[in-house]
Amino acid sequence: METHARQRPGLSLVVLISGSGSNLQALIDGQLAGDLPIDIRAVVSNRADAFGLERARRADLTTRVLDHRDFSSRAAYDAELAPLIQDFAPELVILAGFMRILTPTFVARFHGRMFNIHPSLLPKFPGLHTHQRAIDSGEREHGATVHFVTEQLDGGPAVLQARVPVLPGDDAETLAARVLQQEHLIYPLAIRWFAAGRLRLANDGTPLLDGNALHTPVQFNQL
Ligand code: NHR
Ligand code: GAR
Repeated sequence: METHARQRPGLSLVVLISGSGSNLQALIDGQLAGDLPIDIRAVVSNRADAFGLERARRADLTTRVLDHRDFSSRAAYDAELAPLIQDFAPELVILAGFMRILTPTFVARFHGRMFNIHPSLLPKFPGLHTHQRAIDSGEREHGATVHFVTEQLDGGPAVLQARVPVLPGDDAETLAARVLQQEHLIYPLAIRWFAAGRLRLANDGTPLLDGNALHTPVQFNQL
């Protein structure tokens, strides 16, 4: 008879980063706390100096660096990135502050199995510099969105969104910090749903949560 409860291995992930890796840290912390059933097989960065790599090493995770500057085209970079990831056979690929646009060929390979977290209330402000753009356009609310990645940049089906106020006196930095706190809550939650088999992308491209079509993302602030 077994005396120990056997730990289920958890959903296998490869996490792609470029920078600080605080979203990666939220996943590591959730896993260690026992409330996120994941197995981070590898952390891949396009920058050797990304602090997220240090976080990964501290957590004894496997790391890889694939520097985009060593490649002559996006296609050439992605042609090496795809098998690098595939070697770890992840069930889900996580973009966590990954700053390189991915080619349609790459995205197709991981269709329905790749999430991004984007620092805006999509479809508002796709692309870069979202916090400054939200301030400049006088938004009273801002936030972050978890979405399935498609070839349309930041245009894939959104599954979960968190809202924060834009406060008087905010600059891009103070606003980004407020958004990031919410990111650390909603990214683990979306991954928990996926790991539990509750969240998937239907063949017609609609996300399903518990079998119900999500025509608009779940609002975290209303849960
Ligand atoms: N790739 C595809 N095909 N689809 C998406 O939705 C993607 C993606 C790759 C990354 C993250 C995204 C974000 O959340 C993401 C979503 C990088 C850029 C960008 O312009 C834009 C959006 C995102 C990531 N990157 C520049 C580039 O030329 C480089 C900028 C830099 O290195 O600082 O790739 O915001
Ligand atoms: C996060 O705010 C994430 O949403 C954003 O970068 C930050 C990464 O922080 N992603 C993008 O802008 C993608 N282009 P982290 O490295 O501390 O997780």
